[in-house]
Amino acid sequence: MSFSVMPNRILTTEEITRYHEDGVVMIKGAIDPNWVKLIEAGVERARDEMSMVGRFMSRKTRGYQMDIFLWKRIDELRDAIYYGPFAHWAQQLMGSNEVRFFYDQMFVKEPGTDAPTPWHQDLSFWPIRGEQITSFWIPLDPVTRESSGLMYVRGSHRWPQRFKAISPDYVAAIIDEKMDDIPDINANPERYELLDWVMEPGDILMFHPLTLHGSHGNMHRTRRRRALALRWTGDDVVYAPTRKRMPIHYRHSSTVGGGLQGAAFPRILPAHEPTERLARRLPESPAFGRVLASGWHNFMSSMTMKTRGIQAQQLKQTWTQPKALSGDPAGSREQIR
Ligand SMILES: O=C(O)CCC(=O)C(=O)O
Repeated sequence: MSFSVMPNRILTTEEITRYHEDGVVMIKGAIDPNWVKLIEAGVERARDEMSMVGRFMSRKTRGYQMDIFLWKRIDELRDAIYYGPFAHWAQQLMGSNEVRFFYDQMFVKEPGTDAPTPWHQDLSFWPIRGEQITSFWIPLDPVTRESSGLMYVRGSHRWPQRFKAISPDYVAAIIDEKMDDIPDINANPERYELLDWVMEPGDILMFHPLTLHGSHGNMHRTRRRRALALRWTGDDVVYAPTRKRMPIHYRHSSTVGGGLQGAAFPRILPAHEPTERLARRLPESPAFGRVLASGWHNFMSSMTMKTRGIQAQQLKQTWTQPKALSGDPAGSREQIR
């Protein structure tokens, strides 16, 4: 039996077509305010109780906080994932019978935090393969391009390239030198069709894991920019870890080339797997040995990059403050967009 509540409304055929054609769709006012409040409470708690991995990934810029697998220790987020409406939308978009939860991730940029999210494709650093994968991005504050609303390159999920994974702090361990270099999109914006939206809490972005996306820092002087991403997988997804993919620090029973399985990737639809749900009754910490091993691997990867003469600097992208805000009092753009 499924305990995941039915959404207020299912996605229309047009919205599903837009998702498949553009690689992203924004659904206005989709999330009931109660779920938004629960997620907000969860993200606030996650900010106060950052994991070791999160602290490491957020260490370089003041005002920036990113963390993953929050639901393993934050009950509000576990409940939103297990019992919220999200898995039903993922099922529709992926055209999948089974829906598993892959992981969650928070992105917080306090007012004035100059921390762009570089353009990237998610799938190029995930330890999974398949077509039936989707991500949701849920803002908890109003966002515009200037306050770090996400931007997408329309249709880029259909491009043949697989780009080097550039994370906000240029984590060396996931940069696969065999992959293509990401073009400097902001330096040549006329070559790309960029999509972005003015969003409010309650709105949601749904996007394909190969669609190029990124965001500016938060140029707003007073408004925070907090967001939660939820990642979902379907029937055709297999576990495909390599040395250059994001490590999984939690227990699971997936085997290479087989489907995702076990408590790290719980089945939500068509029905919960009772043993997976029971495994997450109490808060869980990542396996210390695995975290240590990935810290070491990251250190070795950055040393290797250095000895080969590759500087993270070379992979840097042009991210300048959006022109529209220069000289504007912060906040005034929202009225005129
Ligand atoms: O919120 C951001 O700036 C980044 C979000 C993102 O890259 C993602 O959800 O995949």
